Amino acid sequence: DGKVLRSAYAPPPYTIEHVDLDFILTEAEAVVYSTLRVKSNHAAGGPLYLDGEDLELRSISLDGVPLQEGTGYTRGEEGLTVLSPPAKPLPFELKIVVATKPQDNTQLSGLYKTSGNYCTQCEAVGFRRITYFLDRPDVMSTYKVRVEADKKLYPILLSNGNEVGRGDLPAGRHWAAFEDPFKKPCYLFALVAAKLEGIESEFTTCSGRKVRLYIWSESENKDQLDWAMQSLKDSMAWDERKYGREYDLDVFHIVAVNDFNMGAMENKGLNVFNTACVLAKQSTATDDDYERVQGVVAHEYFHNWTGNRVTCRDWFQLTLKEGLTVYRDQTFSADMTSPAVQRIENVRVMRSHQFVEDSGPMAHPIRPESYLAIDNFYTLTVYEKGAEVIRMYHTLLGEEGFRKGTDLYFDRHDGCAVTCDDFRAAMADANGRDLTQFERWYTQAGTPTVKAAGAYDGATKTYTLTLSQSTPPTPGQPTKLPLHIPVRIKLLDRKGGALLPERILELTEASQTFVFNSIASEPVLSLLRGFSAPVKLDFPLSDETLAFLAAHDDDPFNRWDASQQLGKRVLLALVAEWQVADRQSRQQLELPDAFVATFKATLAASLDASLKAYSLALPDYSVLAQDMSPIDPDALIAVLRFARRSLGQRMRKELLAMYESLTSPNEKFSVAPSEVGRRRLRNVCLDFLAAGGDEQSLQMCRKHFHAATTMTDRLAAFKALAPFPSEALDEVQSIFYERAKANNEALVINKWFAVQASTYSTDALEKVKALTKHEAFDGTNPNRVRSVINTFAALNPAAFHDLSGSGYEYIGTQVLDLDKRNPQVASRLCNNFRDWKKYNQKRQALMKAQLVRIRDCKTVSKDVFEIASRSLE
Ligand code: B3K
Ligand code: ZN
Repeated sequence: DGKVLRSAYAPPPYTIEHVDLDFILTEAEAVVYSTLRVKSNHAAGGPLYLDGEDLELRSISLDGVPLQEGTGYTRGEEGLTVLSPPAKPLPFELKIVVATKPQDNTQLSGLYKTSGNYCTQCEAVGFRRITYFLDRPDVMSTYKVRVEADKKLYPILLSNGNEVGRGDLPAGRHWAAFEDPFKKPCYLFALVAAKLEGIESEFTTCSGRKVRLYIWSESENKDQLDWAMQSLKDSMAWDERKYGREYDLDVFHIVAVNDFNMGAMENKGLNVFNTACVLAKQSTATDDDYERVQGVVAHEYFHNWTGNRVTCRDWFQLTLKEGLTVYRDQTFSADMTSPAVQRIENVRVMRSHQFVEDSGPMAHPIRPESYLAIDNFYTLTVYEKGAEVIRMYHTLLGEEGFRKGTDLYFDRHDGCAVTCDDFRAAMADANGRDLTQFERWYTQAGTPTVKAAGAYDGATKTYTLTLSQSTPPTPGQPTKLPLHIPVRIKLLDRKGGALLPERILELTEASQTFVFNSIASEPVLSLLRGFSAPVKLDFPLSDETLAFLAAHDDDPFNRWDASQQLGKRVLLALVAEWQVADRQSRQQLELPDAFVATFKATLAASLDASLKAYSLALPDYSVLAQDMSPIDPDALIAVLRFARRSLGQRMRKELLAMYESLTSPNEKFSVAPSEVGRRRLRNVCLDFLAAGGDEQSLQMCRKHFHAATTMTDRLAAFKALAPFPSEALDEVQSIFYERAKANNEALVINKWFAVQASTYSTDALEKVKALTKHEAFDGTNPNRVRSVINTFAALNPAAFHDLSGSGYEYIGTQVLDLDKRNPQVASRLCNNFRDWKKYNQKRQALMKAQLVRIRDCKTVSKDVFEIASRSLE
């Protein structure tokens, strides 16, 4: 049935030692001449199967002799079999000529056109859409590439590695040739033929080699590349300092393209980026965008060692490179900005999104066991939980031990395609540690719960802590074994001082008791500091203790966490009240005074501005929904809106004062953490004030918008106004668009779409439909589609889940429609139906009907089929 199993792995029968590619690009087609030096991995030989998809085969020959269909080779839907390659130990040469139509490649996998330019995306299985090949990561080859194209239309020609030749040809054409000396799997192949402009710089590596750095984009975006360049240099220096990893080619290119399925791609020496992850300037990018650009540039750069030099044996090992590289980019960003703020942001993603994935029908271990379409497994689990697993090695082994482990990993496996077990073995061997049980993090899906119970005995001055763990069943995994969980704790006295210094407990059994002696007085437990493991806690604390921790825990993450737990408790209680109340008593809901007082105390506390902003922010919809069964979108949205409004009204004076104190006109733009924090906190204040809904606040937003010198502030004003139909909103919304249109700023227009698509109103769906008819809408551009359609489905829950089923019907139709053009984008959209069982009967039936409709569509892609069918299981 097309299912690929991890257990079915077998080494490839043949290896391709060297690849020679010649691309002849014309407006009609791309012709690819490929010469493969192939070697049998066992003496016997046997048929050689090559993957190939949507290719027009022009010719194939073996050691100079043309092969005939039927006798020399056979063809199937997904590839070609060379029937009897020579059974000898020496390599043989396969020459294959194919043609493709990049201009019709709407899947954006393989060689395709974007804004008139050629580019490629080969991970995971796109190279087979360029030529016939053993398209699997454990086949590693050296590459020589020649590209030929019209010189005027495509002045810039690029491929992996170093340029080794270039010249002009008749009829206005030109060519360039490249050599990549490092063996690589074909998923890291890249080619660009384009009209682009760039910026150039240089980096001197720790051993004194000079590397030329280039970042390319369409000419109108050239003024938005400096931040990415700075981020690249910072990443290169950081990887040398932190991991001893030096860059290995003479040149490194980043190319920004408009049409891209994901964020970016780490092709060897030639990273291709979604413009959304590389462009940044003050007037178009928010502080969050700056942070994302920095993180993604670093992420792709770090892949040069964790992914490219050492790659994955098979796609089940994806977290080997992704979990590790996300961990590396997270710690890089922490070093560049603020570790505490970074940690909060990372954990927010885990809790709001990964925990949800891990508790639904698509739950899978970070190393999955099977797939139909591997592109469906570029998930939060593989990436973010994968990074948490890497972080736990660090927590268990310490900074030095972790470094010893990565050193050994690179020593042992440079140039190889390896497994997660190889990584774990390197960590264990370098430290003389037994990490056998740790493997369960790779085999078990689901979020474990750690339950804690502490007791203090004043007579003996001992504190006894019992920790127990359990992991709920997930599809295909009814029972779970205990995991090896590092639990970072500290015992605090009533002033926040230490009764027991921070330490790491290793929870390995279902239940374990730890006893601490000489504890002078009854302590407050600071548990799971820094979120030392990707688990949920079952540790009920009184409101007073939470308020104490929110004010006094010296772990900034835990302080924030306490504020969120308090908020969650209050909001969920209100949700319960709202659900049983009639229309009139709903008007009389009230926020508990204690909660308002805590909010006020946080606002007044002396605390880093970003941390304060995150502590003031209410827990989000997704976090609250996880504690509700069935999820009631109407109640959640109503209560969140009510709570924000009440805080805006009751804290008006304090919020205004804080807002004013953070206003510093004529400041020079900077993304230093202090400035980012200032804007973040000021905009949180603005948002609460606007939520109050009075005319004065709306005018304040309008003023904020007009005075803004950054996209951060402009967008914040627009978002704050968005729920309130008003003249101020009309004005801001139209200026926002006109300005972006005049400046041709596609990414800003995406923001404009997204704010509207995520805003609830009774006619939200009609508005979204109208947006797809807007002059700037483009159903072939993934960023634009996501900004309208995915945003509606994922970030406008009250409208998407409307009881009429109209939101579901609409998204179901969009999934099927998109699927015809781009299965990868469609399958992400289909995920919005995944958690249908968490809703009430009526919604379940409606969502299920859409899933059935999608699954049973005769022309559905395997990407979308996999999501729909697994969701229904
Ligand atoms: N490795 C790429 C992902 C490509 C996914 C294709 N479906 C991005 C990254 O993680 O760096
Ligand atoms: Zn990656």
